[in-house]
Parts: sequence; C-alpha cells; structure tokens
Amino acid sequence: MTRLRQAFGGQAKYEVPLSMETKTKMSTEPKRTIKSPVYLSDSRPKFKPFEIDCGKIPAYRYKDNLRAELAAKTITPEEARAILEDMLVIRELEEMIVKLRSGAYEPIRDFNYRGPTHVSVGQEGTAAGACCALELVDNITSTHRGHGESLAKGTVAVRQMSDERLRQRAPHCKSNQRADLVEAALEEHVYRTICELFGKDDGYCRGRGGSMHIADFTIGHLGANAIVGGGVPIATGAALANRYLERGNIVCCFAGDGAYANGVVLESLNFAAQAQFTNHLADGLKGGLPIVFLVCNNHYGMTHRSDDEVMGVDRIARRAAGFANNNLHSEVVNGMNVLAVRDAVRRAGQLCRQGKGPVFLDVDCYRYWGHSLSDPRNEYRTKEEEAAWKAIDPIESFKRELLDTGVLDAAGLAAIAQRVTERNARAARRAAAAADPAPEDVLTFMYTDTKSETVPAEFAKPALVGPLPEIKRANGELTYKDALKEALVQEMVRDKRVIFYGEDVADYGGAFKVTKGLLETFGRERVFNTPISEACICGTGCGAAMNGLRPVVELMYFDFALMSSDQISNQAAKWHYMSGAQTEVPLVIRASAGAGKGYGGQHSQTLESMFCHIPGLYVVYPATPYDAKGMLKSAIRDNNPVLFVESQALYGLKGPVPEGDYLVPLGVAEVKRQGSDITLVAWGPLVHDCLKAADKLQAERGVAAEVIDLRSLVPLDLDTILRSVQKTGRCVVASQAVHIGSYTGEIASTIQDEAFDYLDAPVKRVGARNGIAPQSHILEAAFLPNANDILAAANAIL
Ligand SMILES: Cc1ncc(C[n+]2csc(CCOP(=O)(O)OP(=O)(O)O)c2C)c(N)n1
Repeated sequence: MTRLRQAFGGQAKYEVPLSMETKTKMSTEPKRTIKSPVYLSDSRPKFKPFEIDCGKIPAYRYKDNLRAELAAKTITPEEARAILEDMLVIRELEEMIVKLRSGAYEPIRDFNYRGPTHVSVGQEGTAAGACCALELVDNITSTHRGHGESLAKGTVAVRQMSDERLRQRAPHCKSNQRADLVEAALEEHVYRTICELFGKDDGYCRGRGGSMHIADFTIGHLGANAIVGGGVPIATGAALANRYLERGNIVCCFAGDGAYANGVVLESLNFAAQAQFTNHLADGLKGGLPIVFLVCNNHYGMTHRSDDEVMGVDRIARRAAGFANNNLHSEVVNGMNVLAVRDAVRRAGQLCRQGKGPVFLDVDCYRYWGHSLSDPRNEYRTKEEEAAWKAIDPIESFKRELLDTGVLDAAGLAAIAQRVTERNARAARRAAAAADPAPEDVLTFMYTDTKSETVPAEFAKPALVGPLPEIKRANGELTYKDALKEALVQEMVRDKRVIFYGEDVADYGGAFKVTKGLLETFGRERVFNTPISEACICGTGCGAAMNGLRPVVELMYFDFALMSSDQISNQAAKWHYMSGAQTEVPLVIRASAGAGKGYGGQHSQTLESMFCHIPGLYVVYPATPYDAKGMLKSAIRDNNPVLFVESQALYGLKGPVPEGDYLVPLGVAEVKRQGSDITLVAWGPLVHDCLKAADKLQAERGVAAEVIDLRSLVPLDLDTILRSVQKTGRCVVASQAVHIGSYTGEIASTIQDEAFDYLDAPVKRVGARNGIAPQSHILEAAFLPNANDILAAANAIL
C-alpha cells in the first residue's frame, strides 16, 4: 500500500497488487527434514553402451467436446458462456484497433491511435482457453502480441473476485447485485486496457507501457514484453518466487514460437528444469518450478515460417525433450479449440501445483493478420492457407458447440455479442476522452524512493539450517571480500526474501570465495548454483524481485553482464517505470570486475559506464571494506534494481568494518581527503590511486588535493562534486574504464555545465587506454590507469 500511495501522490488510485497473496500450500507438502545442505558428488565412470530414450510427445490429446464436458460436469453452462464472451472481448478490441487505423471505428472515428498494431485475431482460443484454467492468484507473462492474454486474465479474474474487490475495482457501480458489479468491473477492465493502449493516465501502466508492456499486477499479470522472449526468464523467476514462498500459485508464461529460438528462452527452460529442485539436493523444499511454458505457436515469427524454415524440428514441443528427462510433460495442443487449451492448461496447472512442473505446451494456432497492420502477408503466405485456418476459427467453432448443446440460442449469442460490442464502445469513448499523463511527469516512476525498512513478520528472522559462517576480524578489520560476505549474511538473516544465486556460488563459494559458507548456513533453498546462464540469472532475478523476493545474484565477471544486458537494461531497469509503478524490482546484481591480473580482453573490463546510460538502474561501486558492507546492505534493502560492482583487485584489501548493522546510503559520495587546490574524483580501485597521487602532490608541490570517492554513479552525488570544484577550481575525474564513452566524460561535462565560472582550468579525465585489455603484464600495465597518470593529469592543470 505504501508503494502505491507514493506512486499516486499520497492516495492509492487503484487497488493494491494481490499477486503475492498466498493461496494454498503446495499440495505436495515440502519435507522439512534438512540433514545438511552439503553433498559431495561421487559419480563414477560408466561406459556401458546404452541408448537414450527421448520418449513420446503426445499431440492433440483432447478428444472431448462441450457436450461431453457438460455431461461430465467438468464445465458449467455459465462457464461456457463466459469463455465465449472472453474470446469476443479480445476480438472486439483488436478489431477496434484495425478499424481505428482507417478511421472506421464508429464510436471514436476521429481518434488518432498511435502505437503498435500487433493483433492476435485468430488466437483467442489460446488466450481465453488458458486464462480460464488459471486461478485469480496465478501469474501470467505475455508478449508484444498480448492483448488477448491481458484481457482474458482480467475478465476471468473479475469473475473470480469477491464482491468487495469488485467494488474496489469499479467504485462507481452503485448496485449491490453481483451481476452488475461484475459487468461494471469488466467494463472498467476494458476501459483501463484501452486507456493503456491509448497512452492515457487511467491506463493500467498510466500510459508508460502501452500495448506491448501492459500489466495488471493486482491480478497477477506481470507484464507483456516487447523483447521477443524477454518475458520468459521473468516468468521463470516469478515461478521461483512462488515455489520458494510455497504459495501454490503457478505462472503461465505465454510466448510465441519465434521466441523459442532465442537464447534466453532456452536458458529459461534449462533453468526451470534443474534437477536440484527435485532431487536429493532439494532436501528442504522439494518440487519443480510451477510454470507452464505456453507456446502461442502461430507458426510465424514476424514473417518467417518457424517450423518450415528456421527450425530443425517440425514441432517446437520436441525442444522440451532437451531439457528434462520427462520432456517437461510436453504436448502439442489444438489452439483453435478453446476447450482443448483449457483442458491442457488445467492438467498442466495440476502438475505444477503438485510440484511436478515445469510443463511445456506447444499450442498450435494461427493469426489472421500479419505481424502488424503494415504487413500485407502476401509475400510469404497464401490466401488458401489463411482460409483453411479461418474455417476452424476458435470463436465460430465454439459458437456452434454452444448452439448444438443448447447452452445458448441464437438470441442468446447475439445478446452476448451486443453486450461486448457496446461495452467496448463505451470504454473506447471514455478512453479517447480520458486525461493524458502530464508532460511534467515524464520522469515520474523512473525510480522508487522506497526501501525495505521493516521486514514483514512472516519473513523476519527465518530459520537457519546451520551456524553462521565464521568471518575473521583482526583489530576490527575485515577484507573487502569478507565485508561483502558479512553484509549478505546479515541481510539473509534479517529477511527470508533475500536469496542468493549464481554460478558456482554455493558449495564452492564463488570463483573468488566471497560467499563461501553461505550454503551451510542458509541451505540450498536460499543459496544455489545456477547453470552458466547469465541472461537467465539476471532475468530470473528480475522476475523473482517483481514477484515478492529480494534476490541477490552474482555475475562471476563483469564482462559477462554483456551476456545479460537485455535482462539488466530492458527488463530490471525498466519495469518500475513501464508498469506505472505497479511493481518494484528489488534486485541486486553483484558483478566482479577483473583488471590487472593478466586475464586479457574478456575478463578484465570495467563496464559500469555502459549501465549508467540505462535509466532505471542504480550503479554503485564501493572502494573500501567499510563501504562494501554498508553499501551492499543498502543495495539489498533498496527497492530499485542495483548493479553492484566489486573489484577483484580490492577483494583482499583490509579495513575497519563494524560488526553490527550499519548502512552506507546509496547516492552519497565521500570526501576521502580534504584539500583546497584541486579535486580528484574517482570510484572503485582508482580512489586509492587518487589518494596516492594526492600524497605526492602534497609532498612534491605542496598542493592540497581533495579526493572524492563517488561510491555511487547512479544516483550521482553531484552536490559533493560541485561543492568541491567551486572551492578548488580544478578537477581530475578518474576511473578504470577505457577512456572512450567513460562515465568520467559525463561527470566532466556536467561540471563544465554547472560550475564553469568556478573553473580555472579544463576538467581532465583519466581512464584506461582506448584499447582491449591485453594479457601481457607489461602491456596491461601500460593499458590501465594508475596514480602517475592521475598525477600527470593534475600537474597539467595546476
Ligand atoms: C529480441 C527481439 N528481436 C526482434 C524483435 C522484433 N520482432 C517483434 S515480434 C517478432 C516476431 C516474434 O515472433 P513470435 O515470437 O513467434 O510471436 P508472434 O509475433 O508470431 O506472435 C519480431 C522478430 C523484437 N521485438 N525483439
């Protein structure tokens, strides 16, 4: 509530997210008999010939129909009517978009719709069939073509809500009749969806997301995604959170067939199916990830034919065989038959709730329009193909079943259609006339100012599985590395929502042993190794953070952040803004920067400048053991995503670190040394070079240099820099990053903008040479900046 209050300026404008509600415990009660999380592998060579049996993947298992389901009481007439209505709601809205483009949508002829036109007409059976098999508390993620899923999750959820929640959703409804409340809430849902498409302030994401990023966290819709495949690791992370918190909720992850060529999607399948979730390693919490990977297989990427052109398998379902011995329960489903989809997702949901997920459904469907309305389709497919699919249209087919079974007569059908059309028209008229967001609010929701100040009782002081790791202090001092460990330990003791994972971080303690001992204290539920999947590590971290956890993930080398740059930059950084502050992303990505060890071009980069260019992300880089602990604790408690850069060169540095709980605020620089003649600004290892240079300046020239350790790059403490430069009139900005495009340039130019009148000389920058880190010790020494370079830069302007 606090979060929404802040986002909406003191008043909660819409209901609070309930996607984090706990519904039921997993039906397979986790076994709480943790012996010890430590296991030693003892696998012996076995080379007896054998064959790998990949098993069979069923296709089109559904043999029933509406009549049979009514007879078996697996569906009620009311549910059947609702399914038709849900499909009509989707088609009506998407046909409105089509008509709007040519001014043919009568209710708002003159409205100038700007935005994507990725309609899914033809795929309604997939969206409506899947969503009607989900519960209110279940999650979905969707795609650039996500109107269907978004609308259907909402309409289904509305019908599942209590009267009280309906009243909250449609406060203008004065009736106490449930039917009226439902109708009002359905109209509100369509209205807020159209508002979002139109970029209006009443949109679900307050006009920040639009068609391709629409989300409604209050009903578990964690967002559509314009990056093809980008939402799949988020869904996987959301499922990780549901499993870890034993909520009993599942995630239905919608993505297209095209997406299943994307690396991060395949990484997600691999991540979701990890043996350690279900085998002897899962001592405490046994159960597979509760996620349904639902492929909306319309057979086309944008225009390319997936199965016949760019894949080597004729059925995407086969892919699942590569990820789990049980083929992820993979099957091919007829997506033109809404009841077949419903049946498959219901069964998949049951498996997930029993701890037997993940499940993979290859749902065979078709979109009648091209990629967008600007795609005429004639370059790559025939009219005959389209006609064949339209002949089995999911809506028309289901209408026939409703008539055949007498669930509806012709008048009943017409009444539903009319209700949907009129509701959409009313919503569209209201949306077209609704207020736009205020231009001065363009940056509102970029960052959240909330933090985890108190831990909810249910997460406070979780049980530990072993004693705390011993962290050796000498004379009140710790190494930078142990200071990081102490911060993590304290935050994990404080809050159950803090979990930690990455490559080789558990038993081995990470490539640099920063986290050695955490597994023994917290168990594998909270500290685990991952596959080598940097994109998925960051993406699942983002999804878990958006779904109630506060994950800390590790990138073994900062260089590998480039493998996950989409998940860091387009996902974690953007979801608070794109969702209109419906969600926060309290994720910490620890990235260990090399340099100076002869590891060459791919293990030595200082890349923080790249990420400072990405709005929505915090970027911090401590230089001392004291800050390493205090800043990591702050980062973990912050509700913004934080890229937390650590220096391998500093891991062994010792310094005073109090044992207790203290925080170093993010966005506050520290003046490390006072001076009046020149300002030396730096972060990370170069802070120490600046201090050395300052000593020399004093000793050799009697110059008093002020040294500022920025500590945080975003948010940047510009005040401290400017105050110093106004005093000294001279400034050198230094970092270990290569010179070109370094954040030193941003700082230098800002100083020139803001304090030009105080400057007695141009601002100088020091960085690594504009090259690639070499292996040779001699070359690397020539490549990296050092105290002498800072000294030379200072001397040049003194
Ligand atoms: C990472 C990425 N690459 C390319 C695109 C451009 N693009 C948008 S939709 C699309 C096709 C996606 O195909 P599929 O996943 O099958 O979904 P469909 O559009 O068929 O619903 C492409 C290539 C993108 N948005 N993101």
